[in-house]
Amino acid sequence: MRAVFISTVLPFAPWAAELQRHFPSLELCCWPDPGDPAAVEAALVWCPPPGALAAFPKLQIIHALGAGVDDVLADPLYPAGVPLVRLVDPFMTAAMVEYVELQVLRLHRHDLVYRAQQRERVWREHAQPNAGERRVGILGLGALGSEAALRLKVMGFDVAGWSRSARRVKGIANYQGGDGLAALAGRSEIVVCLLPLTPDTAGILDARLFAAMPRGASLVNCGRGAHLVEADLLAALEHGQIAAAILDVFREEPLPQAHPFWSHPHIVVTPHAAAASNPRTAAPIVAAALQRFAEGKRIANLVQRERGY
Ligand code: NDP
Ligand code: OXD
Repeated sequence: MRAVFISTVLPFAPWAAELQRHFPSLELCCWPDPGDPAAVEAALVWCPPPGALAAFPKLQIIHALGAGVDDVLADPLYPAGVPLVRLVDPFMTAAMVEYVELQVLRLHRHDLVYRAQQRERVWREHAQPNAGERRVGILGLGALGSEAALRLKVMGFDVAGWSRSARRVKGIANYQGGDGLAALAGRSEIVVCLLPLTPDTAGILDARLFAAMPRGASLVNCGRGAHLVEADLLAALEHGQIAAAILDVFREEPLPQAHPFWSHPHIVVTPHAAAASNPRTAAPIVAAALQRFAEGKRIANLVQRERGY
């Protein structure tokens, strides 16, 4: 099998080394110099430039090198009928769970407030509710959201989640649909977004959602930047409806130097670093999927294009 690596972000060399180790007969080439495009059967992609995939007339399978596939599906020249597989890597899940755990604890234990107080040399203690008295809502109960919800539950938080279909995650109340979203927001002092970006979820973190949350609630967004309506967040912070936001993903990445989020006293910015794709752990998963595909076997984690994730 010959595969092309297409990414404007990830370096080819470490992925090539790991993929070759796990699939020695895989012939790898790298966009934008792939040799004969008609010889390429598989594409391994992360942030591919729009139109890049259309150059390969014999493409049979596309494997994303990340969990989110919004950038791939946004390509107007996406090759019709070619299956797309997304990355589900237990190590990536573990990294995301750590990130969510860290940020929820920071919010729960007033860490942002104490850091600001230290800068001003202010000695003032704030209320310490138990974890069980802190209600956390997770938007998206998929590979990442369900594990994050379970970990928070083990830590004692009162956790609920929102998904498209009914999900059974032990001990986690589950909501669906528009009414479910309002109900989840109404009970959640901390909302964590772990949704995929689709036409249905774009702009979901907006004034309506913030107004439904309890006054002084907080937001963690580690889904995609386009989930957030930035002006609505700034207004909600201004009015105190939202107390703090921890943001890992942005409409424009890297976040432009002049963006107001950088210096906002109630916003924490991390550089899309919640859970990175790691070739050491992801390459064996990608290699196994390509091998199964080559052998005509069923492969997991196929994206359903009609639902957008
Ligand atoms: P999954 O596809 O496994 O899970 C998606 C979840 O979102 C599912 O529970 C799904 O519902 C739910 N969902 C989708 N659409 C809707 C909707 N319209 N209404 C309600 N629920 C909806 O994805 P992952 O958990 O693997 O990843 C989630 C996202 O996290 C990625 O798409 C990516 O954007 C982001 N991500 C960010 C990273 C970072 O470093 N910041 C790293 C990795 C991922 P159902 O269960 O019913 O299908
Ligand atoms: C992903 C990401 O979707 O890193 O994998 O954002």
